Amino acid sequence: MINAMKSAAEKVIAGDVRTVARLIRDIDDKIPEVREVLKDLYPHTGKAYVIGITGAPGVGKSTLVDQMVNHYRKQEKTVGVLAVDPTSPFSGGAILGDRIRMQRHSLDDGVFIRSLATRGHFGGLTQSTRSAIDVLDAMGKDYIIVETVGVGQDEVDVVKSAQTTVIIVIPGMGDDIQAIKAGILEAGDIFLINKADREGADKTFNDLRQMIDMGHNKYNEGWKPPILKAEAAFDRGVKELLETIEDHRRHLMKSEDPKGFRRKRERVREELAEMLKNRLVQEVMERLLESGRFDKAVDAVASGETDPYSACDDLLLSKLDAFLK
Ligand SMILES: Nc1nc2c(ncn2[C@@H]2O[C@H](COP(=O)(O)OP(=O)(O)O)[C@@H](O)[C@H]2O)c(=O)[nH]1
Ligand SMILES: [Mg+2]
Repeated sequence: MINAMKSAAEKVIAGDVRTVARLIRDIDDKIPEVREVLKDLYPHTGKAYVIGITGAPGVGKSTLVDQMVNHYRKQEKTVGVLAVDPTSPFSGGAILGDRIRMQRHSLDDGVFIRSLATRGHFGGLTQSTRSAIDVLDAMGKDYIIVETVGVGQDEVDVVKSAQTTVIIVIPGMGDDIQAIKAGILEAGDIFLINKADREGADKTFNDLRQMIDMGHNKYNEGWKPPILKAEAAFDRGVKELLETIEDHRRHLMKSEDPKGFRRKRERVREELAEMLKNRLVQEVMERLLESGRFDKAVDAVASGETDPYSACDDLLLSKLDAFLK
């Protein structure tokens, strides 16, 4: 049983779907042991091209991703898809819908689709997503598409893992476009007006153009985000989107940072800070809960013995000083 002797990392690199599926589930569940596997996988990452697809619920992200996968498969590219939905902490309706929408690819071993709900207690959506991206990257997927609901800060952070971020809106959102988080707007490399079969696509186009132009100076390295129209449900505009993604990819490659080192450093900086933050919260909380100190402090505050500020100082500061020396 030579196969049984293989490490989990070796199996992932060999493309073993069951190992990858289990690993991603463990990442989602925040099982600490996966870190050892991720360490072994890291040297095998960095080859995939990561695309973020973000937008409000119902704009057609999953429909679009399904079509994109289809096009990439025709080009004989392999694809990993991660559907990230923090609004649906248990495998709820949205994710079930995504599965159904993409299930025509379920028998194709060039495609791997999973959803992440991040069941962990202390946040860390961005971290889980990055780890899952690393796994699909090490598995050898050419493209990794991350679908996220564009609602909060978490999504802004998630899309930072992508090389090209596509923001999807639909006609008739009107003033709602104003509600697109500023951070999300800045993170957009390409804007796509989906459901262009509906009325109001032109107005949405103009509104978007104006908003993007106002923030023009903020855009990276001379790339002016194009606005495209599509009808994902009818596979219209999808090919053009993929071409524009390649344009952006080429743009990134020929910009003043030819080897992408500065960009990579920036990404690593974000990733490491995020990882540290998560680990800190996780490790500290675990220990405080296990030792009973946390509950003692809760009792002390609740009974009026002390205030939460002092309790927090008490739980953390003395230890932290010793740790950081
Ligand atoms: N009219 C129209 N409906 C679409 C189009 N693209 C997707 N839809 C529909 O919009 C609904 C939501 O799509 P879905 O992909 O689940 O959206 P998500 O929540 O952003 O992932 C589904 O019923 C789709 O069939 C389109 O181009 N035109
Ligand atoms: Mg969806």
